[in-house]
Amino acid sequence: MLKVVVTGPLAVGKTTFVSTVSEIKSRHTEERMTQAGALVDQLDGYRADGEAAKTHTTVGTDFGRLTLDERMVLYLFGSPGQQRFRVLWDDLVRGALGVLVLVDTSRLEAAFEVMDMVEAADVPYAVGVNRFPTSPVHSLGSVRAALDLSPGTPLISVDARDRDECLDALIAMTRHVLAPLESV
Ligand SMILES: Nc1nc2c(ncn2[C@@H]2O[C@H](COP(=O)(O)OP(=O)(O)OP(=O)(O)O)[C@@H](O)[C@H]2O)c(=O)[nH]1
Ligand SMILES: [Mg+2]
Repeated sequence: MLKVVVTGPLAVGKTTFVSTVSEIKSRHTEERMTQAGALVDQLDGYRADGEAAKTHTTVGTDFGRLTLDERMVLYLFGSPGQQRFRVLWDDLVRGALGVLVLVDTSRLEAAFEVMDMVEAADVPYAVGVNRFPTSPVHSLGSVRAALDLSPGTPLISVDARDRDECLDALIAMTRHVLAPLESV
């Protein structure tokens, strides 16, 4: 079993990503976002209303499975995005082969804290940049600089609703994880 964690700040498309790529019916622990959560969940105008309103959020984990080839079956765990669920992080990342961090260019600063946690976990990772209609378009180079990624860290543009793009992101991540192992 190859465990992969999909993480990132609130509402970047983690749950969407896991359900898009999973070959089994993915499992989710979504709860309706309520007014009671408004004070702690930092949506700050973040698709909180309007047509693309965000009504649900992940409170546990998303789970899906993806067979890349007969030797490589990925078990995907999507993390919650809200800061108050950070207590789950250590358990979630334990034993992970790699991490895919999703970021949204309209709130890159929200990714810093997540990047710190990922770095601290000492698990190899790749970064996927999601495109939302309202997000400013930044070149991958400027995102790399803003997130201070090392040159070897894969950085891929990905639409979490597009299966091929999600597969490309996961393949880039697994290649990055496996490359050092293959050279020994
Ligand atoms: N345009 C666009 N919309 C997306 C993309 N990924 C997700 N969405 C939409 O963004 C909204 C939030 O997606 P979720 O998958 O719930 O995000 P999440 O990261 O799991 O959210 P939390 O669990 O609350 O942190 C949904 O309405 C998705 O349809 C993307 O790549 N592009
Ligand atoms: Mg989610």
